[in-house]
Amino acid sequence: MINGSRCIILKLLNRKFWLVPHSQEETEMTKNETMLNWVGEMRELVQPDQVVWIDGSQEQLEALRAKACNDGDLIKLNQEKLPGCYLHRTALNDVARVEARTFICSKKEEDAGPTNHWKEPVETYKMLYDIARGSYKGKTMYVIPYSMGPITSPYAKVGLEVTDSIYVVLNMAIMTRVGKEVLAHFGDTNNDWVRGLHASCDIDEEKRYICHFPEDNTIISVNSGYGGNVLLGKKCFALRIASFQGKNEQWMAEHMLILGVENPKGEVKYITAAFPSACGKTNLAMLIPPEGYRKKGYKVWTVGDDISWMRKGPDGRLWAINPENGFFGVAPGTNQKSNPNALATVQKGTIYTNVALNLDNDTVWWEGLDKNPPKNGVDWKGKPWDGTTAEEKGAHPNSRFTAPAENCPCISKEFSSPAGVPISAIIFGGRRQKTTPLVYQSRDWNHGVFVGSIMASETTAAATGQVGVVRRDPMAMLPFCGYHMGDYFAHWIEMGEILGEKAPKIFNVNWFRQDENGKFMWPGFGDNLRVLYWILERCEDNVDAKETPIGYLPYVEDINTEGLDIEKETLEKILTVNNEEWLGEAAGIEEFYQKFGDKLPAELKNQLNALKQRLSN
Ligand code: OXD
Ligand code: MN
Repeated sequence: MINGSRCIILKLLNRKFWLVPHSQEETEMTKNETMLNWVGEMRELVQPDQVVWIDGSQEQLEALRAKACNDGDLIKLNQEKLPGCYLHRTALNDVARVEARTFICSKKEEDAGPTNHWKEPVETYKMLYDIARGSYKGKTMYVIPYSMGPITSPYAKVGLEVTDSIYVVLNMAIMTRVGKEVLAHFGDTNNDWVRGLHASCDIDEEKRYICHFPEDNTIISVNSGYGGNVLLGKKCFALRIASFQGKNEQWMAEHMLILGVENPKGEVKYITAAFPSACGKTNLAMLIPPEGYRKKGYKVWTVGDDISWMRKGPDGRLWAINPENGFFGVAPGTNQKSNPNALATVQKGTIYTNVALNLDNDTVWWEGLDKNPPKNGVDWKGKPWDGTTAEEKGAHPNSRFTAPAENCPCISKEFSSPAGVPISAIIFGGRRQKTTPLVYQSRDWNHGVFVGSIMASETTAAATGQVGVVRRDPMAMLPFCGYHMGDYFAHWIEMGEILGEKAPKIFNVNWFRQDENGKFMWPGFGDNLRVLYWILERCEDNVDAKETPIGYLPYVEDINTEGLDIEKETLEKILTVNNEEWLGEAAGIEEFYQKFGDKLPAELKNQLNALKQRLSN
């Protein structure tokens, strides 16, 4: 049976309704007709010289690495110092996600909402197919079957990505579980999978489009080779498409890290946390406890650093899996102090993108790694570079590492658990010089949803030229929510009803308070565990808190400062609520909320009014 939208798609593809014959190689991978037919359609569209299915074997991946080196797409690094590591450089015009060219193509514009760019789906399919048509001529079409989440997890979801880029194949093989096993587990009759077409074309920024069709489980990305735009399992599927699926299926796809804190008795409690970019999500996920805690036996375990899929488990609690299998982290600033675990993770089996190359020993370097930039180097643009004299940067500020999660010294033993991990606390956070205290707890779930919806971060001079501009980024999902954000807020409220008493507690943190001289007042990094500890104590009802208009704050003496060089007065300052400042904040929230019109849930409107009331009393 061919349904309405498939009929339109087949017409756009200029296809009659008979099917492209399937090759033996294909049918050995899967007998799933919905997959085989779609791959056939894509093959007819992009017209490759040959089709290769990624089976997940090391032999196949190794052959592809060799081919990529031969073609000049990868540079093999020093295999003694960095075994299995490679360097890739993107086109100069293609170094980051492009939000202005990222679209949600729902049938109704209203369903994309005011925070997304929208395009009409039928016209957009036609435009994208016209761009992609014949673009694989002379090339190979790689078909990547992948699972988001452990293959046997009932929470996992499957996708096929078709690409003409070996770089994409090799990155997907790190970031997701790929190959035959995925298809064998998925079965031959299931149609619940996400279609993803990537066509490099000419990397033409004028014709670059990252389009999502949530109602069709389809993603099409053309004219880019940059990870966030082309590793379709990540932001495109695991956040934009999955957030829409989650709304319809009563689960949540969130831009959150997942970590476990183990106490000296060996009990592990899990936390998820959402932060906008440049707020240290990967660092928090891989935190090393301060010495005093380490000596007592506290440990932190990483489950994920970017994305969390969560749903009500059989015991009624909220359970989370990390749908990814690797880390696609920002390299600059990663060093022995900021994140020793990340540094250890990227020593093998890693693909580096747009970092500097040291020609003396075939290793890599980026700003903030150490004080020894290469003298005889090549910068991210591929130009000779003497890091000891050059003004220009060696690595692009958004240069990345793609590294297997299993390399991480603190990877959780539950990382591949099909059931995931039970979540005790959800944390929101941003970068705020003032106003927002170090930590506070929401009054209840709906108030927590309000706290997430007003999340904001201040821009830095380096990023925008203007310091201290507050940007609202609800739940850190602004660029990643695949549908109307007002409906997304409503879905959060609905999840609270579904979870009831067993819902995790919701908190907000701010590691970035500054004094009058612009000096950070809280040490951050490993010492953030002191705050996580208070959060977990609150979840267990083991510690009291003071009620303020914005929520519950710690008493100063309840934040453990043993071994920490911080004045009591400073701690007091960052644990104080200034009503005047918060009234200003409330005005900013009110203005932001207007965007959502009638779609703003009444619960959030009420939360804002109640906050204003409490602040004025
Ligand atoms: C991001 C990322 O941009 O994780 O959030 O790459
Ligand atoms: Mn992210």
